[in-house]
Amino acid sequence: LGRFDWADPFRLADQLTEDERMIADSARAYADEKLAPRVIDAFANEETDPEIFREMGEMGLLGTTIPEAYGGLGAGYVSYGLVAREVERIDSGYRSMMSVQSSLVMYPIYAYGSEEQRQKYLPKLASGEWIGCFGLTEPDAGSDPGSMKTTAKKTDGGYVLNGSKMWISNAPIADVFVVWAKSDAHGGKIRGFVLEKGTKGLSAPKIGNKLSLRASITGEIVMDGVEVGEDALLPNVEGLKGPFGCLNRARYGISWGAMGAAEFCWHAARQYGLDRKQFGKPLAQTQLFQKKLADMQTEIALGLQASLQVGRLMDKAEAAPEMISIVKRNNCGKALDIARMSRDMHGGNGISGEFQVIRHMVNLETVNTYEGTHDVHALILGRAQTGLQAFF
Ligand code: TGC
Ligand code: FAD
Repeated sequence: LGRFDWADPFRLADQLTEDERMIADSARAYADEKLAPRVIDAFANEETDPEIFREMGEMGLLGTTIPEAYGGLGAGYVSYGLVAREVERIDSGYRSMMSVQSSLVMYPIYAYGSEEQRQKYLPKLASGEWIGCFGLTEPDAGSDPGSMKTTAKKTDGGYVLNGSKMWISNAPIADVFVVWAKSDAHGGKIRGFVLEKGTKGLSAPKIGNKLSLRASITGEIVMDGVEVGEDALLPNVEGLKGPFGCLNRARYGISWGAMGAAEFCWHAARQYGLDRKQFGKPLAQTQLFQKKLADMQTEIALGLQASLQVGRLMDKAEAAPEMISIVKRNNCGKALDIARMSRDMHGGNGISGEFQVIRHMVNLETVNTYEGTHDVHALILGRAQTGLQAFF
């Protein structure tokens, strides 16, 4: 008979390489030592400490998959996913900061940028000296980014950008802005541009009063006649496949991250059920409580296993975007269910800051929405199996 570890039912740990286990262990140690002590105040006060980027950079947690020559770790996508899981076990906002920097800023500069752009930006983004953000969403273009209004008009020496982006993670503290705009010089096709803080006409006001993801700062990007040189254009990609190529990676990371947040909520519910007695016995000794724990364990075990398989295929460059839609959609949806369930299992204490499950619950509302909502991923999967377009 095989051994059974309730916390790792399918022995995920045994399926990792030595290097992957080491990266996960060091991410976990960092998250426990440096992120966990900060998160309660950061969330309560809606404060983001930019120093976290420097610390993550030092730990090698930024640009995990970017080659070492550019300051990255040169590791694979399974390692990247394991880092996301450990960071999001503490808070989805911290994982957001990490995944925007790695997948949505460093990746496009690496994959679509010139050699000069790679050398200029990647080492400083990898070390956390510079903070990056990614502007795709607009006030009137969320699920449908193809309808964006931001434009880039050709000038003699470069481009002038006009438009605004909405709900942009890291924007108010960003040094480097990867933004997507319709370019008249390229037949109105979507092109990527790298803008720098301090450029005239560029501002990034904070969006305040968020009741979710409060430890991660979010803002707008306002571009009011921002003039840039030809060297700001990402030369090697055109069309929506540019931003989507980045989103594939970030969505995959989120599928692991959401499971980390779910694991926190599951373990918290189990411990609470063991500690709390009602009707003369531990809550964990009731059938309903055990059924809920079994459901949590099952969904998390299946979700992690699915993300591992997608990660293995990504490392072989064989993953299809639809596979990523399955794990992003399902893992976020299940994590949100698990967080809500755990909140309920804590009774009145479930709404208290002492147990922190409600923080994960409200964070996961955002995680279920950004990078393609739960329903948008259903439409992607519906289209892939019927051949019928149901977006419009
Ligand atoms: P569609 O006709 O499907 O495709 C247009 C072009 O894009 C290509 N493409 C992809 N390429 C690579 N990977 C993918 N996943 C791709 N999906 C599409 C496609 O091949 C086509 O290329 P081409 O060469 O033929 O032009 O486009 P559509 O306009 O019908 O798209 C519909 C839909 C719903 C699939 C898409 O727009 C969508 O996914 N919407 C969701 C938007 C979204 O995810 N936004 C995310 C914003 S960033 C963010 O939330 C960051 S939060 C991060 C954090 O804080 O952690
Ligand atoms: P909408 O697209 O207006 O959707 C509203 C509802 O309608 C949803 O339930 C959706 O599923 C549904 N819906 C939409 N279309 C259809 C359809 N065809 N059929 C059926 N139902 C549909 N964006 C960035 O570019 N960069 C970032 O860094 C970033 N960070 C974010 C951080 C936070 C905290 C948040 C909240 C968002 C962030 N986003 C970012 C934006 C995010 O990607 C969008 O919010 C998301 O894509 C949804 O767009 P929307 O909010 O405009 O909703």
